[in-house]
Amino acid sequence: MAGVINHKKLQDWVDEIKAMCQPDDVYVCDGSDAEYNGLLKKMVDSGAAIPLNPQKRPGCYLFRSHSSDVARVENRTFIASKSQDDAGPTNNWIDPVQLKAEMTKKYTGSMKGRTMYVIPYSMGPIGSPISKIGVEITDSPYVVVNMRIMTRIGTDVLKALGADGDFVRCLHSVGAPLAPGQKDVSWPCAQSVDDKYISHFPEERMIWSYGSGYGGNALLGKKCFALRIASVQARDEGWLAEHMLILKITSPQGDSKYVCGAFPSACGKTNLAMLVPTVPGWKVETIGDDISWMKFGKDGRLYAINPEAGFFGVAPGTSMESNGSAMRTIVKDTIFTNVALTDDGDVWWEGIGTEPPAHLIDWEGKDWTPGCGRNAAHANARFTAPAKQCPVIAPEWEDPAGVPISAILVGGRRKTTVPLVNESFDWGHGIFLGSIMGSEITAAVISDKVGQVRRDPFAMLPFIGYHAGDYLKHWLDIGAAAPDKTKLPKIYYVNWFRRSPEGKFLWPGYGDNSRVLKWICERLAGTGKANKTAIGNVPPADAIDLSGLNVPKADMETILAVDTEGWKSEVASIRESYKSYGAKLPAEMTKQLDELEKRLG
Ligand code: O2Y
Ligand code: MN
Repeated sequence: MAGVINHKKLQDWVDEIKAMCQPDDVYVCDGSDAEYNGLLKKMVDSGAAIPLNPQKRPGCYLFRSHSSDVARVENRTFIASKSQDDAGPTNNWIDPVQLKAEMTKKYTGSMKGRTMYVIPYSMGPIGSPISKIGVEITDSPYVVVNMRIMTRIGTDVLKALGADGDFVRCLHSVGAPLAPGQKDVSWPCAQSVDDKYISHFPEERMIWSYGSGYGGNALLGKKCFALRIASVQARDEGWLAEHMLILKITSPQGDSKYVCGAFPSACGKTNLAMLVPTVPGWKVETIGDDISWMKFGKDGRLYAINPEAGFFGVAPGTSMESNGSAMRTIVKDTIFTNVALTDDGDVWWEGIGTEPPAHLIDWEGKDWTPGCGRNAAHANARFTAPAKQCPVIAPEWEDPAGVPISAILVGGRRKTTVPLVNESFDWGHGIFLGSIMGSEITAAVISDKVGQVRRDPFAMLPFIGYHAGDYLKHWLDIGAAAPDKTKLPKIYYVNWFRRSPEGKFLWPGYGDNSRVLKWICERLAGTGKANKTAIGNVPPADAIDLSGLNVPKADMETILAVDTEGWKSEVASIRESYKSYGAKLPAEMTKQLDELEKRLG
């Protein structure tokens, strides 16, 4: 049974979009199993989806995108605030009136020959005081089935919305209308990148996406709503919408702490969220792997929810060794996109931990044999899997009250200078550390800046829906507004990626990162040892539990040393990067930088 709209504003908006996009039919999603299975059957019948072998991956499907539609398109992502200054220097800004006019031309008739799906969805558990509702209108059934995994959709959301509740309007079209009798392709989308638009209208709490069917461009609850629009709502309403994992760590004595972590891509965020500790007796459970919404609770602590209901994880590199919990999550009822297909109807990707079979069908649908010179899976191939299937999901992951956060990790991939872990002195210093985090630019991106640091404040650079300077100010304002400053989470700058001059990793990472988490828990409890240094509170080598681990003492000393000369160069590089914020860089950040420089001597 399709959903029934009893909300005038929503019905008016659906009618308006229907008139513009001119679909053949309109369908309001109820979120049922029958609806999900029916859509998948239709896509299998049309050739858009391939069912995997039910003996190997029950309830799983493979999709292959168009080769031009494989990732988020940052250069076609727009923040169309009324004033350019509100978008700031890190966003692509277009005047909203001009952008709407341009996109209205694209949307006019764009759904001809297709069904227009209306997806009411909740970011966060339905009814939580931290959750928010969105409605995505899309002409992509692939988006519907993915949104059903990644968010809570359907009739229950319409009920929660009531007759006049607020919702974020999210419009999506693949931009490929069908002429009468025209046969559809398996992955419709606009072929030219200049025909793709991922547009945000922050003042109207509205998203217009056109031309792409892939991931963050099309599943509008994720980056578009939960980060870009929600960051604006959070600024206006006094909370935080962050690009952070949320994990629960429990000591052998049964003491649990909740930790958020902000990391740019390729730092193993999903792996950390599902880490298997190597320190005996410690346990890590997952609350979320990508996004955290945080609000002060009545007790003055910051409470976080994971607004998502699934994982949209990168497949290549995911193995039983790197992330056994993710591998166990995706054994059933999972959608795979752009991975390779084995001859017996299973999936395979580079870094899955098994030898490549003698023959595969690659992500482009071509025959593939080992040594053919191409990757079998696309580097950004994904799995979409329900979070509830994760074997280490914390029982309270859907608690509407959220979980109280004790620590926030920030970090990036740095070969030198930045130690394994560094505790901030206080909130302002922690925000300074969040503002300077980032990764060295690798050869994976074609750039003349290889080796330089791309600073990515709180891993939010592509996701802040407003001016990056105001974003840092908002973090400071949250600290100032804290009902009890002693209850604010402590901020830690971590770096799992230090290398020797020969290029060898000095820290094993993965499950051994639990040793750093253990030290953080000890610091929170007031028992962990630390040296007060110029850059923050850094543990002496013997404060990290290395039992059963063979890291040479000299390596530990290197990765925990404060490299004064390295940090002096860092100060110069930070000062340069701060210029890009212009006048809106909070004075507190320059003060922190000046003080760091002074402490370095
Ligand atoms: O390529 C995409 O569309 C996905 S990007 C993504 C997916 C899951 C979690 N994080 C990200 C990201 O870019 O941070
Ligand atoms: Mn992410």
